Amino acid sequence: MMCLWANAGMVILISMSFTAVFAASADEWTKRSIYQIVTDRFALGNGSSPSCDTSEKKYCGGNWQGIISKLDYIQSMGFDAIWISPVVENIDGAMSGDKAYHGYWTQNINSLNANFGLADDLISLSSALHDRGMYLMVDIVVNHQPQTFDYSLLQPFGGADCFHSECFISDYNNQTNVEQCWLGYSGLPLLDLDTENSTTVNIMYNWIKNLVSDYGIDGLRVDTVKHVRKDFWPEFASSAGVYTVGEVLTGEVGYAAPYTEGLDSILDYPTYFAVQKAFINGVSGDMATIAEIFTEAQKQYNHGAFYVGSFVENHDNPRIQSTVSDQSIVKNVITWPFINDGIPILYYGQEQGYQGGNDPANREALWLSGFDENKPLLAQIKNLNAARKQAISYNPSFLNNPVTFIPQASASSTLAISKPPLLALLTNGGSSSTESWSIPSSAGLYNANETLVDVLTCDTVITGSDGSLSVTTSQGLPKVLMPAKSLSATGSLCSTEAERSSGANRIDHQ
Ligand code: ABC
Ligand code: CA
Repeated sequence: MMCLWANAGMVILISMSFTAVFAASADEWTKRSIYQIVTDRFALGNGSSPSCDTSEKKYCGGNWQGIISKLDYIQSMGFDAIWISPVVENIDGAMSGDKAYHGYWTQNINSLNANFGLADDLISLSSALHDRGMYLMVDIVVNHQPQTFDYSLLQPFGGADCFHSECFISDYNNQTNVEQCWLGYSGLPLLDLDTENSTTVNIMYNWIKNLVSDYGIDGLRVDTVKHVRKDFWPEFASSAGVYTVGEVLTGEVGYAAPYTEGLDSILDYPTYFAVQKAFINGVSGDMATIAEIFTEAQKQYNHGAFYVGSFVENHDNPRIQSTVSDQSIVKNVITWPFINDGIPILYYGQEQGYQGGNDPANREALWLSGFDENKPLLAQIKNLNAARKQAISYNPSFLNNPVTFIPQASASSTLAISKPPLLALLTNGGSSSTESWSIPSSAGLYNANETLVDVLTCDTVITGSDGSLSVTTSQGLPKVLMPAKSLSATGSLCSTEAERSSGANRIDHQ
């Protein structure tokens, strides 16, 4: 095939099979909670803390050994999976001078980014995770490679004819334009791989199969999915053989839905945008939109919303705290991914209260926080992970039971989200607001005079004699209520309240 001329005799460099793959399926991933890492910005293997000016768009030194050295930090927050930056060898921006520290500028799909470590380091990371029962998700890019002045630098697709001919994406309403024109701009064009060519396509299918098995990868975050024709993806996903979650950057459920057929699922961007609008605009935002959009996602996505990646921050968008300072609002927003049907994803630095704005400011070095484990948001995240795990073990159908929204009087400023045994009460009112929620007995959630525990504070509330519930919060804080009987008296989550209630029940029954 012509486009490979520059690389005749190319061999697949990565073919050492050292580490066991869990070959984790979507169902296995639903029990998990994911911590998203920008590899260059998380930790250094030698434990040092160099300065890191995000605006310079340079490598700051984070690497795979650094991640290994901080797995305790991640695991003690309750995460049992990580998502890391793309691992393959990258090329820096030819014209802008920007470095490829984020990993999205593939040079050679068959070798690794030496800034992050050697093959042995990546294998060690995957083994260290598996030893702890954790999963490794790797970010991967199929759609494009950055332009260089010398095509032969790009491997294995080292010729102009490996790519669609030059045209920048100009019309997001024209799907052929979105799929076959280029991302980027004249200062940094991203050559659009010719995924209409069967040889190119087969190279990609083989590549992903090998990458997964060579490094013991358990899941893939797939970049720029909407920029490749839909029927490319099913065989890509089956070649990978592990859970695949695609980035389809859109606010429209209807546009995103078809991609949940070819891949296991997608990152839930439509709900992300609804959450941003509801909370980030404060009281002027409309909470009801979250329920509307998410209900559509539950209906239209293959497998409902159970396999989506649910997030409120990532490396492409301004952090919540770049625009919101009210900590009650921040705490409400952070709760969302942990109490819906999807797989929770937390973007590194959220737990430390990072405030970076748009790319590149939102990619701060985490080591500059000193990995402080005494932060209020970190404590909340720990509780949210623990609550979700407790819910999974208490209710065998928790993971297949779709969230319902219980209508509230102040629909624009409150949400009551039921996923038994969890009931999350959220508000965008802020720290000076007083908000109330009511759950009628007709919702059928509770018994009469039942004790519920807010697992974010361990405060308790008791249902009425008809099993209905009224709750008020004075400082706009979120509540995540669980029946005391669903908690464990020996667990880490409000065990005193769990114990007290089991004691009370014993007395009741005597
Ligand atoms: C670099 C510099 C930046 C500079 C930029 C121009 O160039 O670092 O400072 O601003 C990687 C790096 C980036 C780098 C880029 C460019 O490469 O991380 O730092 O930026 O080379 C993925 C990744 C992303 C990655 C790439 C490229 C793709 O997550 O990290 O970037 O490999 C589109 C793509 C999406 C892509 C995103 C960056 O661009 O679809 O896959 N992300 C509309 C379009 C979207 C478009 C989006 C942003 O705008 O529909 O397709 O995303 O441009 C909703 C609407 C949506 C709308 C959104 C904004 O609003 O429904 O349609 O999205 O309501
Ligand atoms: Ca494309």
